[in-house]
Amino acid sequence: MTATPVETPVKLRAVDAPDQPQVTPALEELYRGFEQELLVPLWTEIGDLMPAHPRSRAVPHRWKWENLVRLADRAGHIVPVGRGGERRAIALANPSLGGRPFATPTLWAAIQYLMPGEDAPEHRHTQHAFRFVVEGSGVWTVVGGDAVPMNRGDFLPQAGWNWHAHHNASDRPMAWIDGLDIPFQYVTESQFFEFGRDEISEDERITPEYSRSERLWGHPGLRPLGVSHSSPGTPLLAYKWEHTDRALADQLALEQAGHAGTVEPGHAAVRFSNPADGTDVLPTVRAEFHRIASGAETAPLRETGSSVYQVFDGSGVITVGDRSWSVTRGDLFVVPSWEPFSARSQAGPSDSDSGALDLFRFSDAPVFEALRLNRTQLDR
Ligand code: GTQ
Ligand code: FE2
Repeated sequence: MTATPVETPVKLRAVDAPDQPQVTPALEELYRGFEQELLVPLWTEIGDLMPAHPRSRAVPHRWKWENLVRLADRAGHIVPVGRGGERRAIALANPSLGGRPFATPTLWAAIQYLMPGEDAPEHRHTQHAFRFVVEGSGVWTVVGGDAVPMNRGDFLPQAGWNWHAHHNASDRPMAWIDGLDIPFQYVTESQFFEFGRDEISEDERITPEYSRSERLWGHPGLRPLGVSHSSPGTPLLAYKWEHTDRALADQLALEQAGHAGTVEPGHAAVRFSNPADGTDVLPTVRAEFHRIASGAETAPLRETGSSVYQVFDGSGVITVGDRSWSVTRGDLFVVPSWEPFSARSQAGPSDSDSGALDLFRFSDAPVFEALRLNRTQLDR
């Protein structure tokens, strides 16, 4: 389905308000003239167009993972994957964005599901993408002919215009989340898309523990000298959980021992970065991982731009603006622009180990920083 442009007439209402011109027959006539010529004056729109601070069209919302997985599994039995539809991906639709598959005004977030042995066909597009795995294993994503395994906790960025296909080599279904800048490229009208081969080759079905990209770029602080990297986005196609987990554990352990390292007490965080130059992994998408120690709470923070979070482990209470939810493993929620966000770790009965709340986060921050539209404010 493609959206067909609909012509919308201009409708102007003369209103009796202190900041509006006096309602008279002459004003009414002026407004009919504006409508006829498709003109809209600033004085009726300024409050909406130029507010004192961002007022997002999106609202805070939470989706429960168990409901997403249940419906994705049902789709797995009813909806085939193939050329045309391309992916069994089911997107989060922010309740105030008109039923469009947009988690926020700039970000797409979806659960994707592949049944045992299934292939999602090769294609490429200008949209920048990543996968994040909250549970399961067995799917290989093949990016530019490089087969990359996907396991719990792994983060797999894939910059725009790379060929990619997915293959479930296991005998069990697998779910994961995709994040893309689809809404951003939709509003900026910058998208291109091409179909690739219908079948990936047999040698791309081999399933090594490490992709070629990880063998080149996945060694801490070591830049390979034999390869150049000039395409947008990170050359490293997988950020394995063992590294992320250790980085966060070390920050909290150092804090315990009285050293610097955490962003605030009990709150460890890392950004996934490009090993070639230290920048964000994707030109339009930032990805981070946060660990909030048992009993800790983050200070309420406002930021321009929007984020999507997925709970990786633990449980807690999330507050976004005037909304508050209990969350547990796999749950997703969105933080619209300038809504204060805070997270509190609160061990639930089914949580095992440390009682920490582990949050994967992605956002549109690189866009805001590139355009110098980034602003933050502590809310207390
Ligand atoms: O896996 O290639 O959720 O192209 C949306 C668009 C996933 C993908 C999505 C895509 C993909
Ligand atoms: Fe894709």
